[in-house]
Amino acid sequence: MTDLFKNRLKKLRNELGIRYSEAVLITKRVNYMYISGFTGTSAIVYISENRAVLLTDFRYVEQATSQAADFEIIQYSGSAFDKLNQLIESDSIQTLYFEDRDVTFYEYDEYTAKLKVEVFLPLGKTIEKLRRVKDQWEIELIRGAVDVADKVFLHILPFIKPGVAEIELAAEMEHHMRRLGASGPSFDTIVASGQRASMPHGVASEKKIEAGDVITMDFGALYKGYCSDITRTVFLGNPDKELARIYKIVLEANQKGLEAVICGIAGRDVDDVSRQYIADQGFGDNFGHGLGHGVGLEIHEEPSLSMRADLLLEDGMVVTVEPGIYVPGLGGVRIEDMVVVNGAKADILTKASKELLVL
Ligand SMILES: [Mn+2]
Repeated sequence: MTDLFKNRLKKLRNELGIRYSEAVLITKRVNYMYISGFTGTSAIVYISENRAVLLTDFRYVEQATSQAADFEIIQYSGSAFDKLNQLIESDSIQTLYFEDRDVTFYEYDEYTAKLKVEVFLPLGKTIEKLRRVKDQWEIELIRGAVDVADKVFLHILPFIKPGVAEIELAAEMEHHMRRLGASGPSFDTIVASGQRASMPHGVASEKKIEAGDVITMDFGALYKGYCSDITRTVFLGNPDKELARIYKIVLEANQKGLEAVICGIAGRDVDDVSRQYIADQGFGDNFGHGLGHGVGLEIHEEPSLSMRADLLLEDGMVVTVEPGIYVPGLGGVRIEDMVVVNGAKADILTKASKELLVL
């Protein structure tokens, strides 16, 4: 384990070319989790050429000492600026990288007023880039998160009955995730039934499920820090003929997309495979979002599979493939799987059935 974090630290230093008099401050939670292993909600990670320090407050010292074994732990109370300035002075730091994509304008003002360095440089997406390709350890955790989601899907099916509200289904799904070891959902559970299924992100409402409804459930678990993301669409009672036809088209688009996920392809070229198929079936205007996105410590991260995504897929990247067709006034269908890029044939993590299911 400790080799894992030593390696990440080394990669970060190399990526930035950290030299004498330069240091990095990491404040975005998922980024300091990735670099240090510490999962608590309050920390600043300081990395210079020779030191790796995690600053936290009284509440987290014990946890940080055990989780971030490769880091010096420094406790602060109130503000961390005094402790940071001590580090900056003892390392003769002149240039400080900071998380420009995470730090607020207010915090940046404080940094420039209180930290004794001459130059602030944006860290940009340096750590996000390192996080794109998952190592074996991460893939196992993501598998665990997907396994929870697969089990939640099987668990919820018998609860889907006329008169049950979407929010009751969502509550049962999220409760079951926790029973299975998840710390919670990885995003607000989507249960969109009947005509509401035409809203791609229809978060569960008080609407009651009715016979004849199409029901789209898009959900995921946060498991040991990692996210899963899966969508399944089912029918209560005999499906509307048009929706049944749409279901087959979306399923085919999902399968074609999964087959297109190969090492070396650009995200937009994967997107194009499913998008073109849907357009050829006459529903081009009804698929208005990207085909997929990276998943890891965050529910949406790089790489993206969309019309503008030129990043090439690499082995070990984890992405979703989630085509959908949405018809206002009728409903919608989306089918989403998670896969690991693995040479010419992606490793499909999601196991839940995609057969058209009539409850
Ligand atoms: Mn998704």
